Amino acid sequence: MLASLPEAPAVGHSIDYTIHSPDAKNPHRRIEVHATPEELRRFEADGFLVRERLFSGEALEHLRAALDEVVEAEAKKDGFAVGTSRRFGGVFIRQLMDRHAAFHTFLDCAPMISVARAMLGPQVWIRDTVARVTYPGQPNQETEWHFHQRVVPSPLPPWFSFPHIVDALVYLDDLSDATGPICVVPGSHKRIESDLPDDDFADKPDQVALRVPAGSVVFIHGNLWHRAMPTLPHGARRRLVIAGFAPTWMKAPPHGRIAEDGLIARKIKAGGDETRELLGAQGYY
Ligand SMILES: O=C(O)CCC(=O)C(=O)O
Ligand SMILES: [Fe+2]
Repeated sequence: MLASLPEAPAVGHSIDYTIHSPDAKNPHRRIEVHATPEELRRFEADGFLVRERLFSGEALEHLRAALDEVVEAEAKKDGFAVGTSRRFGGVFIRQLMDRHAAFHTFLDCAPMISVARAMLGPQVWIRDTVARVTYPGQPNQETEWHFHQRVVPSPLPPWFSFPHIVDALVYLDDLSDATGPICVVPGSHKRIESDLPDDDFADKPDQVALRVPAGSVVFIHGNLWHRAMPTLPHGARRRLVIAGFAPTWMKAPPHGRIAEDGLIARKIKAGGDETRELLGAQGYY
């Protein structure tokens, strides 16, 4: 839906990929990357890249309204509660693209997809779309330090497939000291031999707190050490949607299964090759 596409910033450069498979659908692919080579180099080294106000106006309102609808529908179900565990406080709702078609806008979002393809390769999928909503006045509306793919062994075998993923954190509200910045440790996605314990909320000497305006996207490597600072009692509701990009051959997380005949299944059925690939239905062998 065109009205929900974000305004595209200037395209940085293009990458011509060839997929070396006689069976590949569309083996020659030109990616017009919405980032400069220098930005990608910094993203690789630091593990994060900030795009302020990628969504604005109607596009932002559309996502906000859709998320509010999804949360409202969940709130009517038995057992719904705002999570108050200090480790991961807030409401988490998985597989948003299966719950509301507004989130299918990510399937057309070149400023996000092109960055993921520039970093991960031409064949990526959005394996999950997750909401996290936190509320002022509720306890523990924060997260511990964590990273997302805790599967790296030591010693590192020569043919280990490092779990590179690009999570696009789409903030629908301003991040301030009152709503809760996101803190990241630059370069920590490469600390493969250091463990992060549970229940770690302590400041780290090299942490960077990001405060961004509503509509901004913070791209992170999924193994970047990060934590959400608390939404404080005098803050405001803070809504986040994460679009999780992975290589097409990487599995989906175990939470939030998609429905057999739901929005995603129908989109796969009706979709062309690119849509099917972005939804994980092809392009992994
Ligand atoms: O709320 C945030 O800023 C980050 C949330 C997060 O890290 C997560 O849900 O994995
Ligand atoms: Fe996270």
